[in-house]
Amino acid sequence: MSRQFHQRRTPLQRSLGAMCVVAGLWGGAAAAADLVEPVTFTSSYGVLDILMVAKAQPVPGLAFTPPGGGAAINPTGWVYEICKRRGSETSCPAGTGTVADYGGVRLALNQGDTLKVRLVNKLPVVSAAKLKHATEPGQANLFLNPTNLHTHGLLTPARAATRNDPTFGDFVFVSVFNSANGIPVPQATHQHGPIVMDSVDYKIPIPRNHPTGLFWFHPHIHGIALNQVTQGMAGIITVGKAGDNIRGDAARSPWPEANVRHMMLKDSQVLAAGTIGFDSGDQTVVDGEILHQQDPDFCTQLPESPAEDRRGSCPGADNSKDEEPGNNYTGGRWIHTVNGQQFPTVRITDPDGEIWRLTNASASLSYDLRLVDDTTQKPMVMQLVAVDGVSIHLPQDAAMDSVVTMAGARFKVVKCPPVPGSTLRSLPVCVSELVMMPSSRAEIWVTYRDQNGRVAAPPSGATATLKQAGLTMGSGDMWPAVDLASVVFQAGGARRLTSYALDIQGDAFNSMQANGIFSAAVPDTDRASLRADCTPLAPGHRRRIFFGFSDVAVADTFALGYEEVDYKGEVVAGTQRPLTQFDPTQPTVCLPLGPGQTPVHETWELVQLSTENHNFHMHQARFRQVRKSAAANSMMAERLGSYRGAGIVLDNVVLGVAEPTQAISDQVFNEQNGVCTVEQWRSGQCKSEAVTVDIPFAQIGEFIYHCHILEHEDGGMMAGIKVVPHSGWSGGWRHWWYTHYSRAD
Ligand SMILES: [Cu+2]
Repeated sequence: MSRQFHQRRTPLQRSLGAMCVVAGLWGGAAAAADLVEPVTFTSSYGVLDILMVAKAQPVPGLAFTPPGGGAAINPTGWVYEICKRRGSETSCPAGTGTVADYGGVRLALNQGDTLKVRLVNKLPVVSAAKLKHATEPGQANLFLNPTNLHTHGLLTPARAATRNDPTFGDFVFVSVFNSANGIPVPQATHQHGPIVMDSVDYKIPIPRNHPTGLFWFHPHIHGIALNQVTQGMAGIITVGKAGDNIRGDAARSPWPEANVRHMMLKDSQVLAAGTIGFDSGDQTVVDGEILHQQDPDFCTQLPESPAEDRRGSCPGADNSKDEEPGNNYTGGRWIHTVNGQQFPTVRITDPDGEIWRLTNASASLSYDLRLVDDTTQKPMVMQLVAVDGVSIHLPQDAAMDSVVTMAGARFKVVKCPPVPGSTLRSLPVCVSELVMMPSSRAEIWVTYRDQNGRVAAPPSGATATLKQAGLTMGSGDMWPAVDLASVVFQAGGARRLTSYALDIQGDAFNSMQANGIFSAAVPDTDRASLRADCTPLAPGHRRRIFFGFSDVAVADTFALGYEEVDYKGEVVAGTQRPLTQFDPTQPTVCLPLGPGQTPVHETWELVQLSTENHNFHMHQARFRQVRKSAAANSMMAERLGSYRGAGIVLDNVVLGVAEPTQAISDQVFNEQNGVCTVEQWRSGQCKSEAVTVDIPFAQIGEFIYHCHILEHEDGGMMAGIKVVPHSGWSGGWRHWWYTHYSRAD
């Protein structure tokens, strides 16, 4: 939500992407159920073939007793019912092979596998009054509740169905409608692509050189993605094994799978019966209804009193008497779960600790996570293993400020305690705080450590609390503080690891090598149906993307702008596209692969015009944050000393906030809803340093880039991109240039 901009805020902590962190005040462990791993569906003989039925059903894990007692409130959410597919059925049989957890499942794949999914839509109709975008161009069918599937972070083609192959790849423009809800009406503009009734089949290949890692799936229908995710529709995908890149200690190499935990963070805002008021047009709700448009003001950011229980949830607030009146959520609760459980207990029983694989599967909420020692009340030190699913790779001589930049300023990086007798080949990265915007993943090694951060045997009764400390997104949303899980260190026996840090030699490096996915020829381009009708970005040029509003005078007109910049930094005439809300029929960017169908590296500048944070995400790609001075289109834009590794490859990155100068009056800036215009940025009236990324494009198809705060994405902060096969010699001099120079660095 972009709140009315009232005052200039002081520049916020740079190290955390200009987000402001608040501290939680309560704590302590309480008896709760042990955290359960998500149910896993594993591929066999190279295939995982599943049926996924999207449907409404009660979610016992979100139930709670209203304040003052009375009958429990039992929410109904939307979940994926999943089972292995046997034939052409469209529903899963009752029994143990079928899972329909709000907490989500894990699809366990390996490199070279194919994920086959039949997605069936059995979702209910949604009253148009509860949808924010039902009256926008092309959105008249939204109330029918169409859905689809996106495999976030997988490097796989964004392929549409053809006459010869009716299955789709990871293609977000297809919509599957539930015919029981009615028949969609053709749209005159902004038509979203193919319409399929009742079920759609996906065939998603995992390339043989795909990085090992942690990915996830969720629906991606523009205008209703937020609703479907916050109602519960998401799960995780793993490729390979978490320990594939943890080496260097013979005692525990490879890292045992039993010491790996998957933790999916999901939240829903559950309402108690009544009229919730202003923001929602005096909407009347029933007990257990989940709020469709997540409201960051559902709870106060911090508890009103120290006695307020925020273990796994926070109480609904009454915002009806505020200066700008909001909804009254009294009696409701905002439930924050781990794998669908409210404040579970995590028991660490192995003296060598565990790898935690965290996914922020929230629609719009950003986390600031800390593991706080219950005795000292200090955040514990953890070792960073992977970012956005892919293991990091840092040489011993990597500079700490480079590490912070490369990680997208998402972590509070602290000095790792010295490792006695170290024979590590990599630089261990220690963190005490993790900022996770929607869709981001982080993997950490958690083991008991003393006050100085040194690995130690836990004293009897040692506990900690995994806390969401609360986070303010510049002038935008204020996410509440909530305790997520209790951690009990019960390790008995002696350590087997001989080292006090893990040696991470990650796929962030391997993916950039000659046979890696960002260098080797892209397979199957000859079979692509896409016409190769676009030209490559000229040598030395960059693309610049603006994040702001299509009309700053109108609140929440979330949009992206575009221009091409030449090697001198000047705008290339004719390339500019004003800030525009998403139109699926008008892709902004088109580029061909390189000669020999090889990946193409481009440099993109991401320019923030808003005073609230955004989170850039590119489908079918990963990218590295590079220095602004980096040579455009260079393979290794940032050098770390003599080292040419990739360091950290992200699939989403935090954009800091724009800062208006005194040249713009408060009144004018309020009228602009706290968002700068491109002209104000160009003239220096608004300060905003671009985030520069090097993006290797290694997948063909039609896909998108967008802000992963789904409120903003549904609101229009998204654009289309097309990557097509290289068309041989027709590129002329450009082809010659690419062949001779583009890899010269
Ligand atoms: Cu955003």
